Amino acid sequence: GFLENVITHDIFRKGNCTVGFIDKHPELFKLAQIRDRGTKTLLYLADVTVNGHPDVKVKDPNRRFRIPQVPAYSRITPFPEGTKNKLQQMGRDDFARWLRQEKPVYFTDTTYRDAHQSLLATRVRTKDIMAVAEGYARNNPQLFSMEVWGGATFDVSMRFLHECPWRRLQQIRQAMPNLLLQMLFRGANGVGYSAYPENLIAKFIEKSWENGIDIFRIFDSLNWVDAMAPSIRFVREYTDALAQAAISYTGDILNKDNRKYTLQYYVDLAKRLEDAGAHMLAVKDMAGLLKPQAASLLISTLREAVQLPIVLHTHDTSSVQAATYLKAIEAGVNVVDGAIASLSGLTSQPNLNALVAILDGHERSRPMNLASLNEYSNYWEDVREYYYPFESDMKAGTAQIYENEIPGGQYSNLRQQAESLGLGTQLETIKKNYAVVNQLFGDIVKVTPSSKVVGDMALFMTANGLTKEDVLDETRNFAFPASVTGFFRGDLGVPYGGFPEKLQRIVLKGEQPLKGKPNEHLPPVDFDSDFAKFQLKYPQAEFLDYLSYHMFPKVFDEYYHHTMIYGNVEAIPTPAFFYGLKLGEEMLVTLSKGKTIIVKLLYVQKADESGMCTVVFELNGYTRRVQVRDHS
Ligand code: BTN
Ligand code: 3PY
Ligand code: ZN
Repeated sequence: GFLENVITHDIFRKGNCTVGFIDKHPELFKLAQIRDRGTKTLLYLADVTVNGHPDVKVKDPNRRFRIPQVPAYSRITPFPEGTKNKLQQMGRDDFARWLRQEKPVYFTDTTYRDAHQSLLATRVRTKDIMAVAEGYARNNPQLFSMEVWGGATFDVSMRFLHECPWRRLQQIRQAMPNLLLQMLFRGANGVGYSAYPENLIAKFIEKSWENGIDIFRIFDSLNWVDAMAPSIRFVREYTDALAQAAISYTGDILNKDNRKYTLQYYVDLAKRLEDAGAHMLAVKDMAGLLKPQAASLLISTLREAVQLPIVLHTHDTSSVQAATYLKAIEAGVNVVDGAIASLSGLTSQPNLNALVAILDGHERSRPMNLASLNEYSNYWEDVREYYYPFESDMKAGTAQIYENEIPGGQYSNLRQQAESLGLGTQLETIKKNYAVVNQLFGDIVKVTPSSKVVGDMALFMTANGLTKEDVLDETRNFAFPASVTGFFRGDLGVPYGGFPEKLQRIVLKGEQPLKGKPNEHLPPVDFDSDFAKFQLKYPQAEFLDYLSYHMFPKVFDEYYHHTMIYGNVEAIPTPAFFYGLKLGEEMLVTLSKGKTIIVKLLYVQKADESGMCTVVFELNGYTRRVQVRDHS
């Protein structure tokens, strides 16, 4: 019907509008805002419909989507108690001790973070998560935790989805009050790709906790304990959350030729992380290199070396990592990471549903509601279709992973990256060069961001047809990628065993490397004066946005301006978000609680001589026209 707003209000029109008017009639301003947000949404839809989505490189016009079925749940009964309640009742130290001695093995569900990061280039939108989050928490309170935030999701949600990452966290927190929520935190690199000032890391941890994080999985891309220790300390000092320190696993402890990443190397790391104050220890097998027999040895040895509960994370790139979990479970691991069936496997985590099924009858089995997990898998199977442009073309597991050691999250991205550089046909060479670069760099731990450096160098060598010998030829003068120069300068710290000196000299061309921790040289952020400056530039933004800005200044700037033009695009259903509307197609958009608009695409006019194109919609039954530039 007709929306009354300020301009049409009687008092306003008669000129009797005094200062008190706004206070007495806030609803009128709200309505004006809703209408305005409706226009912004139409503008977005018009733009995507006319010009396509910049992130969707190949659109299949014939694709039809099934309607994902949200499994039923009771909204009114109290939430069944879960691990979050337990943490609140026990406090974190007792909770960690309790977990360590628990007989059953627990599961962390990575569906909302690592699974789609590793299968769909991190593109899963908040809306598709929120449709099932509450029901999932109510129906599956036996889970240990949900990994929902951090890693690449922070960057991608702003950069590609134009969403506020903090708002995603807040909504998930509200929907899942009974379960522990977990994030992946890159230590001194925060949720970014290089080191940040220490007081910014501290503030970020504090605010992440305030907004819902219960477990911080903290790692460093070179397994550098000194770089992880401050984050562990900040979790202890500024939050009531659990600091889960993660060792990134590389190489093969059972390989006789391996002199670097030995069992002793991991044991030493574990002890130092325990001493640094970690509440839990994770083995983070980001490339899926931990073989079953190695898991037996590693987990049982770590159980003896430290008193902490132990978590195992892997990627199923080889397709045999469920066997590794089984061995780890028999060696006493407390928690393993899995993903809902339809978003599991290959570069993602092993299949949670199947793990639950195969453990049935095992002495360490923790009963779960498998029928419910399978319903949620069906939901995600249909939702996954929305994201078809971001699928990798990997069809089966590969044993090549033991040679190239590419992390799951990077593996699935490499093809897209290669294609965007015109190297799409050279993927095999890129993967081979990845291993060559690893050896050139002295055999380093490869996980964000060190993995990105190795990847950049592999792409560089492939694009220029370079061999190992070419790179080490001191008479050549290459313009190495910026990330490679930064790496050898010490921007990410110093790898275990140091830098290979000759290559460091070649890359740095006389520049001196940094000494000490990478963020030691960065001046602290002056929150008071700097935030005031930020607000002058971004008047609609708040403190959490300011933290986003600090992690990714340019990405935040674009995100902010996108929001100013198109409003909050989070509410737009995913098919319309990526593919626009078809003629006659109708859609509901819930702009805020109880404020739903009905949008129908009526007509798209041809662009006029100035390149502008009129798109005609019906919005809540009224015809609305918006103009967008046709970029074709
Ligand atoms: C609008 O109504 O469309 C404008 C709202 C602006 C919100 C700003 S954009 C960046 C920042 N992140 C948020 O979640 N809110 C602010
Ligand atoms: C990340 O840092 O995003 C990772 O997933 C590393 O494995
Ligand atoms: Zn992972």
